[in-house]
Amino acid sequence: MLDMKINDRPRFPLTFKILLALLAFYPATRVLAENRPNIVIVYTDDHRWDAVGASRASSIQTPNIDRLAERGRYFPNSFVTLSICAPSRAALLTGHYGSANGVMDMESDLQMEDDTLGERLKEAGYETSVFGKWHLSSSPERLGFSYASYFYGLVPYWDVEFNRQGQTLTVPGFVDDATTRETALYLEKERNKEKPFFVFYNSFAPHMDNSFAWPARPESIALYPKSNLPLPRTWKTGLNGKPPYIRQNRPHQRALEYGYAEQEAVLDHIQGYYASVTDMDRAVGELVEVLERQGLLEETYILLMGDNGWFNAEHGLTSKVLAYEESIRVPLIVSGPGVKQGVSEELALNIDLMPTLLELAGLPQDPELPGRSLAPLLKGESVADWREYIYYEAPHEQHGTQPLVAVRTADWKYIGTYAEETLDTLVFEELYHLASDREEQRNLVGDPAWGEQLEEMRKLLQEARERYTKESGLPYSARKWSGKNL
Ligand SMILES: [Ca+2]
Repeated sequence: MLDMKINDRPRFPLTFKILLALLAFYPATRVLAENRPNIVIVYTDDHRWDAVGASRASSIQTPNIDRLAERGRYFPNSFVTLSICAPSRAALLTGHYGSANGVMDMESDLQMEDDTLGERLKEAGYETSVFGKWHLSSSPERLGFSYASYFYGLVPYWDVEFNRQGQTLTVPGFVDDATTRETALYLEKERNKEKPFFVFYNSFAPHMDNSFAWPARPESIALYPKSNLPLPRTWKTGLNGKPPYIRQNRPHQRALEYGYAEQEAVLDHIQGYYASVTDMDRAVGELVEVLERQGLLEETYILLMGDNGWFNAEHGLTSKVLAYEESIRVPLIVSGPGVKQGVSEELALNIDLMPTLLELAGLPQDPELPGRSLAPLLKGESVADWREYIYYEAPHEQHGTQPLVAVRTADWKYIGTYAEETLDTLVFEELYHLASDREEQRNLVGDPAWGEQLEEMRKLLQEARERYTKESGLPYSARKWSGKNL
């Protein structure tokens, strides 16, 4: 007995110490995780910058998205690093350019599966989930999402088949309403309410449906009588000064197949596109209502951004990928705790969302990330050394484009088109003074008055290429577009 007592004595303090350490550790991590703000990213599909009411740049009606802008911060000068579905999603979820993460076209596999936004937030105690459109070869689970209800790629607008946690089911109704209902089911019933959540909500509209049309609700179409819709000013003349191949290739030829030689076909498409945006806006409004009903709205960051833009016959073009404004510029609106209502004119990128969310979630910044945290801008602060230009890369031939890269400052844009995907042989240059030529109608290359500016922009492009692509170790390789998808 005595021996045992003696032997037991030193054990108590040790056990007690371990217990204390455990008590100190467990509640701390729990509190930290519980204190992290909830996060919802709404990634809208083929949603160009001027297709939100908040832009005041078109007659489009998006009352719900506008309300997010009214209670949050609107970034009118926001861009994607590559304007097409899969690469845009890969850039968002890794925080890296395609030349670093491996996805520069619709077929390539992501090289950074273990280092995604989903993985990082999951490690920090978040419950991670994805809803709606998915367009990467990696499964949601591989990218750190522990709950998923999604469909892959191109689908119809109505009665879409979802994969909910491995089970296939048809969710009736309009596709984005279905995505909202799936998200609501998760938020209200399925999630672990002890944990903060990261919801990655992906709309499908206003992407064209799988029959290359916009079958929006009749009441939404009725909001946009064709007699009230303006034709793009660059509809007939916009290919002047552009690389000659564009006229012969899909960006223009597909537009002709859609009937864009006649104004009726152009107006049909603009009407369908606008109506689809309005239908998507309604689904986003319902998502916000779900958060409100749950009492979660005030403690949740909502980041709404377009995955890429879309040409509605500007420059006689359709689709995306090319570096003109309608394609690369997208809406970005952020609301949530501490976000100061207003507008930030700074140049923002989709790769900024990763560092922004790390900061908002109270996680350490990653110096390897090429993007910038928008967090100070969200508080209404100005940042003295904010980026002065954005770099855009589309080195793989896609949807009939040739390899191209671009730099855009607040006032200027320079685009280089290349003979091959290694970007060695420059074959065409474009320089636009956006401040006086927002529609990119006058290519100033060859105008001696702008020779110095051209030289400056060439240097900027060189700097950007060295900074953003050479470090990655992934050369611009020769991968070809297989013709799949839109
Ligand atoms: Ca897209």
